[in-house]
Amino acid sequence: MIPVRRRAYPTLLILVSIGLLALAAGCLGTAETDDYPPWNLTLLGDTEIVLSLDEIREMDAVEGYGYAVSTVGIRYGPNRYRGVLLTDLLGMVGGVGEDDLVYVSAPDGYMWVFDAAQVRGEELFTFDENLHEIPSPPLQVILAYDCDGKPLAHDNGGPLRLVVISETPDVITEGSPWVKWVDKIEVRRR
Ligand SMILES: Nc1nc2c(c(=O)[nH]1)N[C@H]1C(S)=C(S)[C@@H](COP(=O)(O)O)O[C@H]1N2
Ligand SMILES: [Mo]
Repeated sequence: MIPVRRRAYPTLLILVSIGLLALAAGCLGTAETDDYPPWNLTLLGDTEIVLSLDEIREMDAVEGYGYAVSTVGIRYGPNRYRGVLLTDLLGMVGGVGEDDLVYVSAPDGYMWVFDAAQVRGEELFTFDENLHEIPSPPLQVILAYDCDGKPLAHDNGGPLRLVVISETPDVITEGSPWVKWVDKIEVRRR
């Protein structure tokens, strides 16, 4: 009995070890891809540029108040957003002509199209807290990466969300152009 059991142990040990190694390899692989997936933004215009989150954070930053209303009337904000101007990003791939359209999209398939005026923050609808339309104060369209001093959370469209900002906290804009999880911005010439 005893010699038999002694012979069985090494075999068992080897099998268990192989199993543990396979499990460990699987866990490590999952952790690597799930923890901090790298995020890249593709800019498409006259040329194509791919920017990392770090490269976007190194660009000139702007800040302002973002306050949105969703299609079902839920208000989000006001919050302080920080990011880069959409016009600065587009300038890196040849800029936007008056007749061009800009397609901003995300991996979930969502897309919003801006014309040249909207890219500059013009011709967007603005509302007061009672959702009555107001004449538009100066607005800026930014690709935001911080909200209230913290990196934009995934639930709030992070790491990169298109946000319309104003100088004062009392200006509400429509939520539909606030594209969450932006990974591609494309200029289409017309
Ligand atoms: N990527 C992505 N962004 C999106 C949407 C979406 O479905 N996918 N919905 C848009 C619409 S229609 C609205 S009203 C707001 C809703 O913001 P919320 O999802 O934070 O409530 O996000 C906008 N951004
Ligand atoms: Mo919406």
